[in-house]
Amino acid sequence: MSKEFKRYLVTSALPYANGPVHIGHLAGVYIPSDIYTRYLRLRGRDVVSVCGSDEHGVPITIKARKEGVTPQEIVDRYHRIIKDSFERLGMSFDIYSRTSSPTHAVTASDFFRKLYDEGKFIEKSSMQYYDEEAGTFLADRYIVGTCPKCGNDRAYGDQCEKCGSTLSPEELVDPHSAVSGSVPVLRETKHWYLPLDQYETFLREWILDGHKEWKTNVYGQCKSWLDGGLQPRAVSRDLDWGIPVPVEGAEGKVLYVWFDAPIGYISATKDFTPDWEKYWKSEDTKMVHFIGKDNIVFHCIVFPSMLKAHGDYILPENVPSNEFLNLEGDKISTSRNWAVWLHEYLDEFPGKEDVLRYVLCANAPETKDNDFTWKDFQARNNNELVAVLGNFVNRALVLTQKYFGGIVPACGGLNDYDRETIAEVAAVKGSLEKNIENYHFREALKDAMNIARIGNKYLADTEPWKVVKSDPERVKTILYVALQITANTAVAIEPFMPFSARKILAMLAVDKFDWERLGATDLIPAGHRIGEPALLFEKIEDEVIQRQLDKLEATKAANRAAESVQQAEPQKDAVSFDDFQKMDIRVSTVLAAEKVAKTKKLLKLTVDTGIDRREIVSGIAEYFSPEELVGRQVLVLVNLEPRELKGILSRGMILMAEDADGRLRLLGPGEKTAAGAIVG
Ligand code: B3M
Ligand code: ZN
Repeated sequence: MSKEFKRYLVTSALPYANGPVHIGHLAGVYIPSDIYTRYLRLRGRDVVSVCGSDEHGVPITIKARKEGVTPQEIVDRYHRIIKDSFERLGMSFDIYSRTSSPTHAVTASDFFRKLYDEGKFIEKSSMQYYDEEAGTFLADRYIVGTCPKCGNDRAYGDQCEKCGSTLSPEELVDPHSAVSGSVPVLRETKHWYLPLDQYETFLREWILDGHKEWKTNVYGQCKSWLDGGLQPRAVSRDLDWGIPVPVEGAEGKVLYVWFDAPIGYISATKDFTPDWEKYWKSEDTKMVHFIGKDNIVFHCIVFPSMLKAHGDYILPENVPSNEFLNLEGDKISTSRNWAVWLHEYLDEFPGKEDVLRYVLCANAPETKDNDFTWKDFQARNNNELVAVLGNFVNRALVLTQKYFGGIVPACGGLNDYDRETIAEVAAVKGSLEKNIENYHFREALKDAMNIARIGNKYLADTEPWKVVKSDPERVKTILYVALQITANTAVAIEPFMPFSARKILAMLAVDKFDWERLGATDLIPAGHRIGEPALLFEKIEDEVIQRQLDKLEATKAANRAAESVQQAEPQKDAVSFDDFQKMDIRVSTVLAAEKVAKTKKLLKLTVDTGIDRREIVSGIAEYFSPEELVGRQVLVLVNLEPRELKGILSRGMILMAEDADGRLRLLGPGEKTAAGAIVG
């Protein structure tokens, strides 16, 4: 028997304020959280839902350095964009706060200070990487190098984004500073550590014994962390952006972002209600953390250990983390701009907030990573929202307007099929509630949509537009039942699609129904005048989708170009102008070309250098056929010392460009030029 709770505290992972929110964040965290919160409110539960911007941490300071602005300017920009786009999508947090708030500074430093005063930390000096050029220690993303696990040469000091491994800076191969590019030195520094190993027994009992009901992906990750053995974890950093460590002699040190951010849930609650303590300290509060899978360790292992160490707080009852959503088969990535950004979607698809909410819930990565494709987005909109939900609601309302002038007709005698349909609608409530309460939001959405599916079938089977001539009384009953099903649809879809629920209620000219009435077939009394019908959804045409696909193609092309530049060989040592002047480079024309026998790579070219005709051997046979070279104008270093290659005296070098992935390109004059022209 699950425990009865008097109130609920719902937290949603605090998005980093170093970029906008994208569909991966929504599908992983925020849509599920909003469905759950809206449902609890509809059931009349006492619920507080908190979120806010996570405004500390190295990614923010790196972005600020790159843009030549302050971290505060970065977080102010993205806090505003995120907060605004959440509101436009109907995220119904009770508060959307931020960790640069004054309340948070006090709350986080008081939290740290209590653990410090009670000796809950280990104080330890260690050698850490330091960038002498930039004059800063290199924490987390400030240091990059090669991942020891997968060889990714752009791994960070705290994590490898390619293989997902959690790393520490000293594990990196060939570490260098992300600030100045220089090779760092090791320098001694002191930090405070939370001895997670001391909480292993507590965590085992609390999670592995006490929460076997947690989602398998969450429970499994916790078990592997615990089986791997927990180590003390640093809770401070040598940075100048963050919550200063409230201890004498800690100048230049701030709380580690993952120590301070979860406390942001507490400070946000404080800012929302003076009764915050009953949500955070009373055992009859159910706390649920909504997060993505890369945050599981922080919300199931680190933060609960902090709360346990503090002693005054409750622990989360559940942490129903989702997996990751990919985009068109590739991992969503802020740095590669491989994302559908929420604020851009809202601008490009005005009035389609619920379409995105619907698709991201229907396709949510609840138990495994999943993929968002624009084709699927279009199909779900056209075949499910337009063809089922929109079509049913529209027919019920339009036919009532057409046959009864918008007045809800009295219900006559019900036949077996009517009763069967009504019973089917009534049965949805139990399944819908069970699925939401168990965080199975995809299944819950199917339940809610099922009411519209039943309604659509009911009208298709009873065909009131045919019966109306022969039996208008029967049509009164049919439309009375259809309108009750329409009202039930509005109740059931509210947690998922609040905008559409509101539109249906407005078209029914009613303001709301209690959730507990879900399944009833007397929600709208005969004689009630309904409002004007309007389409809930409109078809999305192919060209709209193509525009989005083209946009992603352009991003791919931009990334390819950036990657080739990014991987460009570093510049060689300087040469004097005199040295450069010794080279004699001429525009030349290829007169003949042939493969050099018994070699794979060599071609023998006969070129007209304007000075003479000569043979040059070049290792380009794998990139160019002899035929395609004849007649081409190329650049030749004519005074390179002659070399004999495979018995051929080669006099000069054809100049080529080789890009990052080794592709060779011929270089030549941009237009027809006389052979012998000097290149300088
Ligand atoms: N800022 C989100 C992330 O890891 C992180 C969540 C903090 S919740 C306290 O993308
Ligand atoms: Zn790796």
